[in-house]
Amino acid sequence: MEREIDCYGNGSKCVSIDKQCDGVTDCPNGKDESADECGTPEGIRRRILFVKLITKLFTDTVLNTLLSSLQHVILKFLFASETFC
Ligand SMILES: [Ca+2]
Repeated sequence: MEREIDCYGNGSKCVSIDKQCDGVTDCPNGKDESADECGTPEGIRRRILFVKLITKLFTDTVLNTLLSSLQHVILKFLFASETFC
């Protein structure tokens, strides 16, 4: 079961704990991004983990693109007489 936090106020909306302190307001009252929630050591840890995740995803995408390009170049070098798209 997915862990959630209660937004309080504005009904009983809950949001995934992964959305707490991720820089995007998900609770109608902004509780998931409030200083009370995100200024704590746990909130700061969540922000750091979020930034690391985004950085890793970006890095992985760039690396995959680079490796794909290199693979194409290497194949052309090894099989110069062949035609590749
Ligand atoms: Ca959020």
